[in-house]
Formats: sequence, structure tokens, C-alpha cells
Amino acid sequence: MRNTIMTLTLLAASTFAAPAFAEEFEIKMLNKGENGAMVFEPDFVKAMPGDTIKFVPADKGHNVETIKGMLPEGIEAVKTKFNDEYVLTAETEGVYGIKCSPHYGMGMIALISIGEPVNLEEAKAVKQKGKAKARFADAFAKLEGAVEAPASN
Ligand SMILES: [Cu+2]
Repeated sequence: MRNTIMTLTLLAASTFAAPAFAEEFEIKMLNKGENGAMVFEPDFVKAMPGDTIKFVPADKGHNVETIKGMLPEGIEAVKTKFNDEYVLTAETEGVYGIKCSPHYGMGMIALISIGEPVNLEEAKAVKQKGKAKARFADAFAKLEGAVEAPASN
């Protein structure tokens, strides 16, 4: 009896220890979200190497495509099929620009920052079109706010 209780306690401890090392973020693909029609929600995620970012096709008709010029060096472009879930395992530091292929012009974009945003200037220099322009401006402002915020706590 005593052994059984011991084992259960150890199992519980290891289960709860995992999230401290790797966080899992979830981004929903939506026809309508808090910021309007056709969105990734949230559209900005600040993660650390080792974290995972899961793109969930909550609504149909969306996909995940990396944007040219908005990837850290050495990272291969991605373009998923419609309605597929996609998990980005954050290993390489930098910013990742994501769009939904058919709804990019409607502003369906997301910005992921992993660790140090080493390619920030290159990513910001990429010309954006339609509503994607304003939504990227917002996302970059969030990123720069997060980077420059003093760690006073
Ligand atoms: Cu879409």
C-alpha cells in the first residue's frame, strides 16, 4: 500500500513538472475573431526555444503558410493543406511571419517570436498588402513592447 502511494506521488510530480520547460501555445484559425473577420487568434505569440505553437483549424477553409523574408535563416518554408492542424516546434530563434494563403489580403496573418528576434529588421522590411499591413504593424508593436518592457518585477 505504501509503495502504491509513493508511485502515484512521483507520477503526479513528473506530470506537473513538464510545462515549466516547454510551453504549448495555441493559435486558432477563425472566420471571425475579436479583431474582425479572418484571423489567427492570437495573432502574436512570444515563445522560447523548445516551446510549441499549435495552429488549430477551428473554422474550415484556412491554412498556414510562412511568408517569404519573414523566417530565421535556415528555416524551410511551410505551406499546409486547408483544415490541417500544424505544430511549429520553436527551435531556432527569430521571428516567423505566417499567413493564411487565401485570406492574407484580408489580414489573416500571425507573428511568432522565438527567443531573441534576431531577424526583426528583415521581417519588418517585407512589404505587406491590404489589411495584412495594419495587422503586422500591430503585431510588431506588440513584439517591440514585449522586448523593451523593463523587467521590474
Ligand atoms: Cu484563412
